[in-house]
Amino acid sequence: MKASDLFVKALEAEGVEYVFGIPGEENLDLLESLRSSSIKLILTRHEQGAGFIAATYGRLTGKVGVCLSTLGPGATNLVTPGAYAQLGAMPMLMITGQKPVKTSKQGRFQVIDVVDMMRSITKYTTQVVSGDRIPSVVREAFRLAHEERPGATHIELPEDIAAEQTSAQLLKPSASRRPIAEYKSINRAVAMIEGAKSPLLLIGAAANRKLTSKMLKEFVDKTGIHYVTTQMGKGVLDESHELFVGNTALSSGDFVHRAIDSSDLIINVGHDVVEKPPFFMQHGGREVIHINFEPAAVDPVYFPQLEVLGDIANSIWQIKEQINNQQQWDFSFFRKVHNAYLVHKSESENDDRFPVLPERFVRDIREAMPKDGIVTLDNGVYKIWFARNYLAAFPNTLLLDNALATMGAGLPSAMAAKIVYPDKPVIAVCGDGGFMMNSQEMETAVRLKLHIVVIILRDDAYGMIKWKQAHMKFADYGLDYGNPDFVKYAESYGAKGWRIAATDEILPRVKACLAEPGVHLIDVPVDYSLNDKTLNETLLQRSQQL
Ligand SMILES: Cc1ncc(C[n+]2csc(CCOP(=O)(O)OP(=O)(O)O)c2C)c(N)n1
Ligand SMILES: [Mg+2]
Repeated sequence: MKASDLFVKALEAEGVEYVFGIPGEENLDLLESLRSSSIKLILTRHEQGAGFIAATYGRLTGKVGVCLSTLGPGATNLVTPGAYAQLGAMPMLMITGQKPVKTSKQGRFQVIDVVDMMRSITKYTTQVVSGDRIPSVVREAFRLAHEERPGATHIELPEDIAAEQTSAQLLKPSASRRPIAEYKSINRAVAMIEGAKSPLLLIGAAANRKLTSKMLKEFVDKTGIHYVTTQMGKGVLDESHELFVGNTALSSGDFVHRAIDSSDLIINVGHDVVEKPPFFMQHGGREVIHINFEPAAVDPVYFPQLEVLGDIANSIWQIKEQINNQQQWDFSFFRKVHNAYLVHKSESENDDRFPVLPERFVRDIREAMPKDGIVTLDNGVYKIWFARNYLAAFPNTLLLDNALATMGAGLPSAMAAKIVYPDKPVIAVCGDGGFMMNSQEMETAVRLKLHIVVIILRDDAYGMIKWKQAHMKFADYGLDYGNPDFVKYAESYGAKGWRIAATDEILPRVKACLAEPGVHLIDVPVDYSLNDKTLNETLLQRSQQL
C-alpha cells in the first residue's frame, strides 16, 4: 500500500471525521489519499484558522482534532494554534509536509526544522522516517494528544515517505481506563472538608474536559457546599443556581474573592496553573485540596496541601459517598457575597447608554441565547465581563481561552462549535482587533454554509491594552486604529452585515440573526470608558464593604 494511503487509514481507524487545513505541494500524496477516504477535508484561508478549529473540535468532543499544513511557512502558521491547544489542554494533531528526505534537489528551499520548532508547544513531535513506522507514530500521536492532560502533537510526513510503499499493519488503541484516586487520599480529603468551617468548591478547566457535572451536582446537592468557577471551568455546574458564588474573572478585588478569603478550605477541582490565577495562595492562609487528573505544578501562587489524583468524577463520587455534613459548616457569608454580586450586576447591566457598556451587552447576549447555546470569545477586555457576568448553565457553553489567551480564535472556534453541534445556536464575540486577525475565515464559514453570528465589539482600538495603559497612568498612546466598514466587509464575503445604532437594537438584532440561517456579522460600538473605574475601583470598594 502507498504510505499516504496507510496514513489516512490510520486516521480513519482513530475515528477522524475532519482534517482542517491548507495543503502544499509536499502534501499532495496525502491529499490524494484523503480524497477517497471517509474523512472530510475542510479547507481554510489561513493555517491559524485551521488550527484553532481543530483545537476547539478537540476541546468540545474530547476527540483529537486534526489540522494539516505544508512545510516551512505553513507549519510556522500552526505555531499559535499549537500553543493554544497545548496550554489549553485541547487534544489536537498537526500534520505537516516536508521536502523529500532521502534525496532532494531543492537545497534548503523552504526547509526549517519543523519537528524541533514544535518541540516546546507539543507533547510529541516526530518525523515519519519510513512508511513502516506510520501505524505506531500515528497511534502514539493520538494517544498522547488525547490522554490527560491533553494537548498538541505533531507529525511531519515528508513527501518521499508519503509516496513510498509499505506493508505495515495498523495498530488498534489498547483498552484502558483512567486511574482512580487511592483511598487514603480520599479519606484525607473527607477529613479536611469535614473539619473545615467554610469549605468552598472551586471548579476549573479540567472539570470541563470530561463528564464531571453529574457527580459534582450530587456532591453539592448532598453537602450544600457553595461553588466558584474559574474562567475555563464555567458551566460545569449551573451558574444561575443558588449555591453559585461567582466567577474568578479577576485574580483579586472582586466580590468572589471575599468569599475565597473567608473560606478556610478550597476544594479545587480541575484547576491548574495555566489559567490566570483565580486567587493567590498565601503561606499560612487557607488550605487547598487539589483534585485533578494530574498532580499540581508547584507555583509561587499555588502549592496545595493535599492532592487527590485520578479520574475527577470518580474522586468526587468517592468523597460524596463518605462525607457527612457538619453542624459547624457556615456558608452564610458566601450567600451574602453572591447577593452583593447580583445587586451590583443588575445595577450596571440595565444601563442603556450608547455605545453600549460591556455589562449591558453581556446581559443581552445571555437573554438572546438558550441555555445550551454556545458563545465563543476572542481575546479582549470583554472576556472579563463575559467570564464574570455571563451565567453559563452547561459545560463548554462559554468557550474562552484563559490559557494562551490568544487573539484570533473567536471566529474559528465558533465555526468548530457549529460543525460539532449543527443544531445549537452559536455566537462568536470578538474585539475589532482579534476579529481582524482571522477575519479571512468568514469565507470558509460562508462556503461551509454555517449558521453563526459574529459580533464585533468595536472600540477602534486594542481596548484591553488601553485599559491596562490607563491603569498604569501612562498617556493614551499607540493603541488606536481604523477599521473597515464591517457591514460591507461581511457583505463582500456573501455574509449578512448589520450595524447597531442604539443599545436597544442589540437584543432584537441578535435574536433575528439566530433565527435566520447564514453567516451574520454585527458591528456593535462599545463604550469601555468605565472599565478602569468599575474593575479596579468600584468592585474593590463595594466588595470591601461586605
Ligand atoms: C495574538 C495576540 N497578540 C497580542 C495579544 C495582546 N493583547 C491582549 S488583548 C489585546 C487587545 C485586544 O483588542 P480587541 O480585539 O480589539 O479587543 P478589545 O480589548 O478592544 O475589546 C492585545 C493586543 C494577544 N493576547 N494575542
Ligand atoms: Mg477593540
